[in-house]
Amino acid sequence: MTEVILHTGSNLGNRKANLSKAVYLIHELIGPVQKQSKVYVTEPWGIKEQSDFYNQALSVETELGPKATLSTIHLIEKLLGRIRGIKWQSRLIDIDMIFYGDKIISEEGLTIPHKHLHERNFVLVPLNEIIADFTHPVLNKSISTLLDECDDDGMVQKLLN
Ligand code: PH2
Ligand code: MG
Ligand code: MG
Repeated sequence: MTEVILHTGSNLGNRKANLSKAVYLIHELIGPVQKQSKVYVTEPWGIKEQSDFYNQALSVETELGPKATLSTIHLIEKLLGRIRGIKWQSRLIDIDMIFYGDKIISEEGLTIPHKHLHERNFVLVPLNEIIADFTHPVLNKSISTLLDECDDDGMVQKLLN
């Protein structure tokens, strides 16, 4: 069993429902979801002229290896209607693998830990809610330290239900 950390995002359609469906399918197809952050409303990073994202971080126990996890993520994105197109454009669902245990992987199409996580509040804030003390295996700093040191000032707010 490995703890895999996923980060989900949606900025098209019913964003809350898209994230909930992703949690359900991740639970069924990757493994039991152990921790879920709150859902955050976040300003788009990269291409600015698009709707705000809803983002969430998940901790999942899995028996799948990293590659099988990635292909299952792609399957779930497809099941939820994602059409892959331009980088950073609006999407119904995006599921990113942030950590796979403390493994370091650098292969075509699969870089773990996620390359840019430490530069982005919309990733660090939800992660900090569920794994604040986890040490980034490349940067050797905890998530809470990375968040303190991150100078991204993009808006990240808890969704009020
Ligand atoms: N995902 C991106 C690009 N920009 N911005 C926010 N706020 N949230 C995201 O999940 C996001 C983004 C590429 O996957
Ligand atoms: Mg992404
Ligand atoms: Mg992605």
